[in-house]
Amino acid sequence: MSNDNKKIVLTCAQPTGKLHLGNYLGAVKNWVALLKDHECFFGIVDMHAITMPYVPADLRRSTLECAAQYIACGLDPKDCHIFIQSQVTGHAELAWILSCLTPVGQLQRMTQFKDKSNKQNESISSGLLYYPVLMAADILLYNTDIVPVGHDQKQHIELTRDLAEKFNSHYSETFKVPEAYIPKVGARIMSLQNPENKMSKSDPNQNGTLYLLDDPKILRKKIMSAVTDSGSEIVASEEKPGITNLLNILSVASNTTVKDLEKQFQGLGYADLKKAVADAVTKMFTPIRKKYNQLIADKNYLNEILKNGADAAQKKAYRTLSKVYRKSGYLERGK
Ligand code: ATP
Ligand code: LTN
Repeated sequence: MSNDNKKIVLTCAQPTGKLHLGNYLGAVKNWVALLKDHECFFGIVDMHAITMPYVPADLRRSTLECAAQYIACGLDPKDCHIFIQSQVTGHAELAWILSCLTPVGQLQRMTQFKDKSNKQNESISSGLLYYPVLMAADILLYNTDIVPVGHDQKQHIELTRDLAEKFNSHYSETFKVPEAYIPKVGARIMSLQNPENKMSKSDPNQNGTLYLLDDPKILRKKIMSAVTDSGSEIVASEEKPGITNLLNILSVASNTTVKDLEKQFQGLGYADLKKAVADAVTKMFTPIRKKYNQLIADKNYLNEILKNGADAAQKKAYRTLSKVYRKSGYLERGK
């Protein structure tokens, strides 16, 4: 199928550093599965990253590291356009036009804004409030059909749909109204140290989080010291959140159902399960880590991928933006 007939998928991630098992199984693996049958854009949104306090040198480094990690996870640049948001003209411009259609009250009611602004007691930037409008621009700029996101982003996609419809009715039919694609059984990976909470990079106990770039010895150590439950039977159940989490991880990592694993581990102990999880996770992460190390050592190649990605994104972005400018009543440039 040529790209012209394929549906457009776009998703973006903030360059927030190291990816963990939860990000990989809950998000990136699902995106990779879409590459074949869609035209895919994947943006690293460094403009969103400055809505919270940050250090420029860290942002510069983590943007490149983040790109390398996503590519290493299987976002093959041959099959998708990987770009850095600030390298494509149009995101901020479209966001401005959309902001003029967005009531401030709607932004003040967004859950993520309320959560993040509550955590930050110093002055909150208007960029943080405006964040969902920039996100809507990221999506609408590419005439996106499908936006794969986690459940937490659902409200932002609703706003995007509202804005697309508003623009279309206010001016004339311009934007496709995109659909959120939220995996139904999105593996929810829990912390190894506190299986009641999701695995997260902001968890104060980092022994519960498995990073793609962790050394295999560290991975094994973290897994072998995972918190387990009372009893000794290896079954998935609500009373056994620790064992259930380990079984879920092993199930996705080894492509085996939890039911089959329960049978396989009948009569064996918790240590046997942990060992199997450690083997499967290190096996899954080893090629990713190798690929990452190659990519990050070859900055020229990495920059070339990102330049190609930005070029492809820019073509689409210009097309949409000039249409939007025309409809908004702006005079054509140079006339
Ligand atoms: P934080 O550590 O600050 O909570 P995070 O590690 O959860 O952040 P995000 O950037 O919020 O990472 O999430 C990126 C993607 O990974 C989202 O699509 C989210 O749904 C998914 N994700 C994050 N953590 C998990 C998890 N434990 N299990 C499954 N999916 C996850
Ligand atoms: N807000 C999202 C990141 C994001 C995004 C987007 C996702 C910014 N722009 C466009 C999908 C489409 C987050 O924090 N995960």
